[in-house]
Amino acid sequence: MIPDWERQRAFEISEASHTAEVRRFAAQLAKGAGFSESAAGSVAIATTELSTNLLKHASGGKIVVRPLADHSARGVEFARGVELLSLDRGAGIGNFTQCLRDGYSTAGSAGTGLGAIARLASELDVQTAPGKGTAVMARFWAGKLGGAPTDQIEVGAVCMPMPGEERCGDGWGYEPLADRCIFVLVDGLGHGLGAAEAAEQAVASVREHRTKAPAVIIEYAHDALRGTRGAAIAVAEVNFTQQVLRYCGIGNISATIVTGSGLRHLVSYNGIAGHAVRKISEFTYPWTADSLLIMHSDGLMSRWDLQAYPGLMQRHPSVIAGVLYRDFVRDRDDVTVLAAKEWR
Ligand SMILES: [Mn+2]
Repeated sequence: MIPDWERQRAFEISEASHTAEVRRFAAQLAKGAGFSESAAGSVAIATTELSTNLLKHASGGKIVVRPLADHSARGVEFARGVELLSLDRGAGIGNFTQCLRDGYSTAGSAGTGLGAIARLASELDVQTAPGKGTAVMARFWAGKLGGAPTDQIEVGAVCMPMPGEERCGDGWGYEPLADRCIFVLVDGLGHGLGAAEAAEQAVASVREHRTKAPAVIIEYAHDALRGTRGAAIAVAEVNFTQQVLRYCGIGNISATIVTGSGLRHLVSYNGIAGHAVRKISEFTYPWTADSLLIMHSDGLMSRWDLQAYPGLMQRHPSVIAGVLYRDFVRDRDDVTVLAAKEWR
């Protein structure tokens, strides 16, 4: 099976002809996820609308399209979907509430704006700031449309190969369990095919050993990565009942717990999983219902500051990951940024 992060794609939208390409890809993903013809049509319409908005209101931007899978508490996949993430660095939406009303368009055209997308999508979230730009997340689910989420945690991620590479040498995943959730983020050494193979092996190993403690999961991943190029890897376990986050990392993966009162950077040991590891040990941090977990590879600059984006902490993790990717991607490496928090 192709990992989700290999099927995530970013489309540069800078002229009208780009709309058809992203719409086609999103509709294909929807059909592959088991959407009916008309549900896939809704995804296509929303994609067109987002792309048109980027051209009309922001002089271009990006649309990231990725497949979604919602798990039950036992980790069984039960619903598939498609996420659209529109990212621009335009002027921002001045009157956001008005913009959500059907028929409203700041460019005064026949565009139905965000109102139409809100009606078509299962979930919609927006972050906009004057002069900084806008991020719109629209999610579509096959089947259980509008149904309650079974996961206790909301997760968003952007994972992209470096420009010019076909395969992504980063990988990520999460595994919801009864009272906790396991997250993994991995950066295969270098980039391209060899890095992608290491990332896939690592995530597969973490999934297999997901019920174990993070340090034990990392031990197994280290073992599974022998014979590959090696990788930086980190595993976080958020335990909802104990209100702690257990963390174990090797190499350059950045992880931070963000709360209203500040940041907590999580500690990884130096080394390359699969090759040279000096020490594997686990750290425990406090976790509360309003904590936000951010993990990223070194394809993202580490100087981000959520305080610079009023209200962003309260947005859906996909929007948070999207904004960080939009503003802090290095473009010289594969990049992954993952954000997660408990359902409000
Ligand atoms: Mn890297």
